[in-house]
Amino acid sequence: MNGYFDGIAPLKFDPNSSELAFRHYDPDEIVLGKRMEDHLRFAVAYWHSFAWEGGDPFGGRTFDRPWFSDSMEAAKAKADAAFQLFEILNAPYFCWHDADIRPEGATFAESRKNFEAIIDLFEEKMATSRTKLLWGTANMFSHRRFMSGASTNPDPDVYAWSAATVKLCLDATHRLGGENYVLWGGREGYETLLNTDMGQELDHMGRFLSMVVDYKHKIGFKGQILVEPKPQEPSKHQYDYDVATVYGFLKRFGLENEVKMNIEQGHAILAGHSFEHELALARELGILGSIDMNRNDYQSGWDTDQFPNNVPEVALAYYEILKAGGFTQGGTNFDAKIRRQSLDPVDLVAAHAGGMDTCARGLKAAAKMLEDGVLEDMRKERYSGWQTPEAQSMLGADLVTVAARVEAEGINPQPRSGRQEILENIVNRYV
Ligand code: XUL
Ligand code: CO
Repeated sequence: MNGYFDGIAPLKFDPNSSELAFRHYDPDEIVLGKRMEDHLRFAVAYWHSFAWEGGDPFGGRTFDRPWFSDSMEAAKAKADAAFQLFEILNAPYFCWHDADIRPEGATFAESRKNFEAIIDLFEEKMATSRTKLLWGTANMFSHRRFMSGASTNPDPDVYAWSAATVKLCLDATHRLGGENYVLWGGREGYETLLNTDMGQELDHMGRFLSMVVDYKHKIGFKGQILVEPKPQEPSKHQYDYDVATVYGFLKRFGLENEVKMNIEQGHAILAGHSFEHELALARELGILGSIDMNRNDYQSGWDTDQFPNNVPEVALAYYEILKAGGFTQGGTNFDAKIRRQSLDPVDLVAAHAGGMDTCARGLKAAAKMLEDGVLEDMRKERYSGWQTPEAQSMLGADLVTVAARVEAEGINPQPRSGRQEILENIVNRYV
């Protein structure tokens, strides 16, 4: 059988190679006592790498993949190509939506049969491949039935359809030994408040997520349930806006110990945050689960999903992840696509190789910053006043007691430098 990537040899770690190779990503290199591969836990995203056709708002398909048709035969050819790429990249993980891997049928039952046949094929391929499933998810945003949302759709039939879809995808994720299950609420939001009952939609979304968590326990799925925040696009406003918003939502429905976050670089930027902000907040709230690694174009203002190549940004992201103790079941999923002019198989391979190298450089820089401890020492020093017994006792005292200290002890605060430029200069030594 001819493979789509024939002629491209499996990539090796070779810092001096003039060929396609990893120059920084050495899976076996030990970083902070752990293999680099086990830190980064890279995953290839099925949708961008195999289902995306190269369209943009002004034009359609530019890619010419042999599996671009709506048949089971094409879906199998796509799976063959996917597993060939996983092997070339030595990828430890991959991720999928139901709609990426199977053709849509005329009925739910037909789609389910198509899906299950591909899951059978995955199971067969995974028996001899080293590539495991990082997460599965349901695409409940592309088909027109989901145009007004999935669990938040005003039509109860769509709520039922969405439940059937998530059940199917969670069952398959469990069967393939997936380590997480992701819910990204692409159209869980609104286009106009004029036709939207926000209170009812939020209640339905909370109920839906609670059902998913209950079902996870019922089938004994040990993976993490992850919500992926994004502020807008495709919906004008999405309910899963950012980490802070989702945390409030989880608290309201009593799910904060059941659900964690899958945080995406580009979504953080769209929400007006930095990636490291979202990661640090999730860590502090105890809900950091996994990441979607990509980068956004800073000019175009939409979700461009490019492969990462900015080492300083990636280093600050992994710094926050390492501070959280690193990934347990989560990983680094390349929710990233090549540009529409990048037509060839080699472009797909090079994009992943470059992304993996960028992450490796970021991880190594982050580990060194943490190991040297200069940043953490300076941070600690900034808060050192809180170590005195007088300061600590204020945290258990009432307002009158704390207020009385000021005049009784002649307190008169003296401002101190925040040392931002010095800290930024220190980061620059590592990246
Ligand atoms: C969309 C996005 C999705 C989720 C999975 O912006 O990031 O691909 O990662 O549905
Ligand atoms: Co994503």
